Amino acid sequence: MGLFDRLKAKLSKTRETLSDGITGLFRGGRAIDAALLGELEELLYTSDLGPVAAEVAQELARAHKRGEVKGEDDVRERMRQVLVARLDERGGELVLHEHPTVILVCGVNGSGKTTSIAKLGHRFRQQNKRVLLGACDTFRAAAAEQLEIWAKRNGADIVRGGPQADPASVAFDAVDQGLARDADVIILDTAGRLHTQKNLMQELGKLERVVAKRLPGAPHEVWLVIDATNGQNAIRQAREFTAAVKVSGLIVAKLDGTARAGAIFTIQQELGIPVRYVGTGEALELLEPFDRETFVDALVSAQLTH
Ligand SMILES: Nc1nc2c(ncn2[C@@H]2O[C@H](COP(=O)(O)OP(=O)(O)OP(=O)(O)O)[C@@H](O)[C@H]2O)c(=O)[nH]1
Ligand SMILES: [Mg+2]
Repeated sequence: MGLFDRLKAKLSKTRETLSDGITGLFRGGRAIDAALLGELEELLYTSDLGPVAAEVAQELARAHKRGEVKGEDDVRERMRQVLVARLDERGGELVLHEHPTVILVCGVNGSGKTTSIAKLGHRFRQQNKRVLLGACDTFRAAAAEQLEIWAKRNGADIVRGGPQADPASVAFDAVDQGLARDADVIILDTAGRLHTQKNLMQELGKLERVVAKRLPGAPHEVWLVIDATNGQNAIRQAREFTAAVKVSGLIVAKLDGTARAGAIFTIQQELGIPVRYVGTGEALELLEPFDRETFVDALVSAQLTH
């Protein structure tokens, strides 16, 4: 199964609304009119495209008026173009330009940070990179254990602090050890925090500064992990994180479990931060570099008959 088919299968919940919904609209050879376009806009809303839904519907109405969009295939193609243009072309697989590259990972409780870090580590190990993980979530002992089990299995290094250690000191040690051991990439896991917890948000800023003290220019990347099942709610959370740290990329986890994958469009539009990877399941290999064409195709292309 290629990347496209795999993503299509994982996005089945959103596809059922969107792609299958479009098929339904045109059933019985129905012609395009205002009513059909209205129903199409509703499908887009249901998939959590937010304000982008109306923009797509308006563009389709205009194109229909000009005679450029005549039937189902045209609708899908025009939607595809409009939606692709809404997504950031940056993003996708990280190329490790710095040695070591330090990635700080943050997000609200349970968004998928630790799992995504294990998956990232797995991915970099498969590229034969030296990986060091920093377990800066000292709040939950299980988080460090979760990382350690994975690290042992895959030949990554890990730096842990004692119970209730200062997360910033663990981050400092992790970067220090990474430099000493010639790591290619250092990934720092942090405790989940709510965007409303001001002191915890400040702690994140401190982590960023301490890392820069040990290695000027680091962290090179700050990634926010978003739970796709939160849909539009993720946007407000994301805004608070971008106020506290210099978020440079997004990981959208749990894309497999939601009918609202369309939220990615609003998130991109509102935040202007590229999506690096998407998580499509709990297993270690279920992390895909984000590609906007593949993503949009997976959402709106017609069901292929195999
Ligand atoms: N289906 C699915 N589940 C996922 C994905 N990513 C993470 N999970 C699950 O989401 C739950 C939370 O994942 P964690 O990685 O522990 O989340 P976290 O952000 O580290 O959580 P805290 O450290 O407690 O804030 C776990 O049950 C994971 O297996 C994904 O892409 N798809
Ligand atoms: Mg965690």
